[in-house]
Amino acid sequence: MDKFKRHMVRKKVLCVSILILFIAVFSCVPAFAQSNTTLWYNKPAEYFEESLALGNGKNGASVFGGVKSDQIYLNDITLWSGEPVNPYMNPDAYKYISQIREALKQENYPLAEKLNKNIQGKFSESYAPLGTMYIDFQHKGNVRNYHRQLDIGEAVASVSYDVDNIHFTREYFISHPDKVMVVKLTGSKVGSLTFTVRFNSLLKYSATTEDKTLQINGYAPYHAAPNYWNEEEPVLFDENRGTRFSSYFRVKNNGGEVFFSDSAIQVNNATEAILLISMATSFNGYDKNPAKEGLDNKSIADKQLTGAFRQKYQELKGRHVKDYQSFFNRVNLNLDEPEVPDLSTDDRLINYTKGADDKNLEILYFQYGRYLLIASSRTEGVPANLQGIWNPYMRPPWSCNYTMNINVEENYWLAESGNLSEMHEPFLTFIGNLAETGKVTAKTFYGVDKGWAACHNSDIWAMSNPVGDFGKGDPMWACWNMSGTWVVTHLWEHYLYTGDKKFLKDYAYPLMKGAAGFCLAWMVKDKNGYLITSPSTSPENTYITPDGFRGATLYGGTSDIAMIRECLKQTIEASEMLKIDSGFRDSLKTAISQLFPYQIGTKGNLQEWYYDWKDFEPTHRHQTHLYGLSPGHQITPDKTPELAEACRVTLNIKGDETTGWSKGWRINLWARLWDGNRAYKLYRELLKYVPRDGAENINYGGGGGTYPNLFDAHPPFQIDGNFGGAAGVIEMLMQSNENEIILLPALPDAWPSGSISGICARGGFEVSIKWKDGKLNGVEVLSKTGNNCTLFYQGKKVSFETEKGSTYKLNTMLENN
Ligand code: FUC
Repeated sequence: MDKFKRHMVRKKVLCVSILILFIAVFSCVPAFAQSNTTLWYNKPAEYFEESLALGNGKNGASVFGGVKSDQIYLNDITLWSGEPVNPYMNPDAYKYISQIREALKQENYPLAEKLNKNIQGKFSESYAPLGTMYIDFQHKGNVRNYHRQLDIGEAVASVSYDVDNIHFTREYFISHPDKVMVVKLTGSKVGSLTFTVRFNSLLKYSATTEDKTLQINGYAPYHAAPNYWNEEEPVLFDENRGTRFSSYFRVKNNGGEVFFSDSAIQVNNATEAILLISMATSFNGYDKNPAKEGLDNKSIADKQLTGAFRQKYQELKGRHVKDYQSFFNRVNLNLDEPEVPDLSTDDRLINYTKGADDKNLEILYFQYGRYLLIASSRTEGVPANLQGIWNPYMRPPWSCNYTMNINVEENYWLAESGNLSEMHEPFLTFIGNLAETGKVTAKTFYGVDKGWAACHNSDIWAMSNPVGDFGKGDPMWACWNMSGTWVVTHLWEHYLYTGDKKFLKDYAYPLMKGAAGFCLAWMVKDKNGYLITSPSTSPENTYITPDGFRGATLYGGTSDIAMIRECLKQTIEASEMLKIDSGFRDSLKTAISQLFPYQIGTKGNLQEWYYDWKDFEPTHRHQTHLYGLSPGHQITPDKTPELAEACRVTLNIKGDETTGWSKGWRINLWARLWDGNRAYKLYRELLKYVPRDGAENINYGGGGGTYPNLFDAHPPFQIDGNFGGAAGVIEMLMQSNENEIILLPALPDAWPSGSISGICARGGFEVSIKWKDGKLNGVEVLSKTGNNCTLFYQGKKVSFETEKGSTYKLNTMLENN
């Protein structure tokens, strides 16, 4: 009897016994011990990658905490270069598709590669830096006892130090409920606090003071070219074009005096001061001209500031902490290590890289991922970008855009399982915008008048076209067109976790149907009658044909078909759930049965290409052909063991040395192969100390790791590795699909005992797990939707009915451990 059948037999016995003996209903999940939630340093930041990141899901700040001068980079997630995109930028591109297909049919790959360059449009726009706030001090004398920290348990940063026996403190946070940044400054001696607040920006701006407020008003460029692309004038400003921004500053002082010049606020001899910063932009949606149809950024900034000014500091802070903790406190991870080294976070990271154990650092990194998502993803239609929300550069790495061949999706792997479903919404609402421009992309670039398509890159304007500057881009990265197919899986996942049928019916399903509809129309039959894509590329990898041609354009790339399989299957399930579109559903079912199947190569690897060709770079960071293993749900060690083994072989060929986001992905891939020790090895390697880049020293090709402030190092800084790594921790401890939850599928030997509470599973459950000596030691399941629940643990299976809102404690799973 195979493992699965044994489960089914046991299921009957256990289902009965569970109902009689083991279900206890609790009103809440257990409170596991609070783990370390503080990053701290004994010196100010010198570089961006050492600064403390704060955010309320729209506004971001990077706090350096200097003693003589504090430097704080300010950001607003809605401040981008550019204007609404014209999706009809290359209306005749589709006319080349039949020629490319013909060249591929003739196996003329050089010609197909050349022709594929005709299927290209403009690059994305860039995320813009709002500016830098400085707080200059007049300290004279020796500085002692310097301390800088970020408490991710409260989302509050602080700095303290002594100068000549006077103790100075600063506390910083950005409030979501009150929509302002708040800095509280104190000096322990009456009248000891003297400082100047000033502002600077790479954007165009002017400064004035009015109503005791320093008012900065400016605008972003209407075009900023990618940092890797040469243009004669890469950054273009026009005072009548582009997104407007405002940044207003006001001080509440206790003691002393406040003076204003046109460009600064001067506070003299205060004892305490509260500095409020309000930021707003004119961004009014992806399809509205931000200069002509924009929001009134000035009055928004003013209103936010005035509202906050009326509040007491403790009220502002109290509301902020309460709001933040309502998300953050949902999940607790404990790895049974009471000791936290009394070392600054950068020193802990360095020791860890040298091999020291520091389970609390591993917890901190996990929770920091959740912190960053709460801080960067609370704006409708505007997902966290490559750097989340934190960027000081005018032409940031890869435009700080939405890179959709892995990066923006990886940003959201943590959202549902990490109990931050609300933070998924900015991405989910963005997909609706993408589908609008994507209809034009489907038609004009691919000749498909059904559904919608999107490609490698996007931006706040929801561009969906293939990039490459109209024929100058390498097809290996420019010509991929499967991101619509990928991103809609996030809609279905959101439904699986929340059970929100209204969302599925009114919003998600039509978008899923559009993406699936594109796939149906886009696919062609190969010589054996299988459905394939043509032309196809496999994100950023290149093959070598038997006659030595290195290229990217082919037919039937594995990753395309894997994504289509996932998208079609989910659309079928959604239409079944909604009981609609049976005819369309049948056409999807037929198509799935005709898809070109996975192939295993001579090395035992999962083939990336239609043929068993060589890879130009076998250890390349991208591994999109493994999509069916993770994030997809097509390959598992028990149900498709041969394919799982082929994925393992592929990952071994690739090796473990790679960029940050790629390590984050590989943690998830190894966890799905139920190899906890390998996943853990990669998690350790993701936490490899990487010294700060500095803008001038970006090494794009170097190994991935973690900067002193725990930002993920691609390098350069790229936030997807933070999110992918944190998601990987959950995948090691729990995995789920719509029908079942697997407990401790990839528990590493390094974590013999511990607990995790509040993580979420598909089907609508909140799960808390305890383990001891490598074995399960307690499970609680909170049912959020009333679905039936099925749990697996090491060959055992239990199934039970649930009531919405009830919590079930299951001890049966522990028997005979
Ligand atoms: C893709 C990746 C790079 C980087 C960039 C933002 O091009 O290949 O490694 O993550 O996106």
